[in-house]
Amino acid sequence: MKQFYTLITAFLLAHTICMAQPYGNEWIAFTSGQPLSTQQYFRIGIWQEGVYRVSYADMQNNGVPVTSWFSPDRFQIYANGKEQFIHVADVNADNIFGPGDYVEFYGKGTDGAYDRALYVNNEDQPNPYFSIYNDTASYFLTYSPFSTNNRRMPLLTDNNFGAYSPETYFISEQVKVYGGEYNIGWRDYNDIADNSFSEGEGFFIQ
Ligand SMILES: [Ca+2]
Repeated sequence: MKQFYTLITAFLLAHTICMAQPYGNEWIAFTSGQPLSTQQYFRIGIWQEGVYRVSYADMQNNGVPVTSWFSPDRFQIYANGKEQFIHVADVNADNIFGPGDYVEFYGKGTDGAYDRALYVNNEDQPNPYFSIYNDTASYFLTYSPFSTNNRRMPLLTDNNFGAYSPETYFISEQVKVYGGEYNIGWRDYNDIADNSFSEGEGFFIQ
């Protein structure tokens, strides 16, 4: 009987641990009790850092149902599981997302953050700035049926720069990322590579 209780305890513990594991898709608004979301997410591939504008026409031309996505407050963009701060321009201020209106956001491509966990020793990752698999990050545009209180960039209209005292210096960091060649990491005496991600494996050569 003791063994039985031990088994039950072990099972419950394993179940609890499994339940506690995040899947990484918690940011998706799933319909309660359903495997799919009824909310639509449109993927925007970003590989270069910059500020991006997606217009009403862009959305319309790419199958986004903008005629039913009429409330500017409900637009959202997610990246890496987090809602991004965006600017939704309602150009004619009619509180309807229509022709001429647009969404702007800051985006950048991938880096090596997700690859780090692949290495036997995480600190062996040679290039944290360059992904092994993909240079294109996914930004997801969506329209929330639940929330009008979404993340927005604060708009600043202050241009009275003469009122500010200049700083005496600033610190700037510049990173030159090399990703021209792939180094396969450790090899044995037959020149065969270790099949796990080992020290020095990755893109980092010019
Ligand atoms: Ca409008």
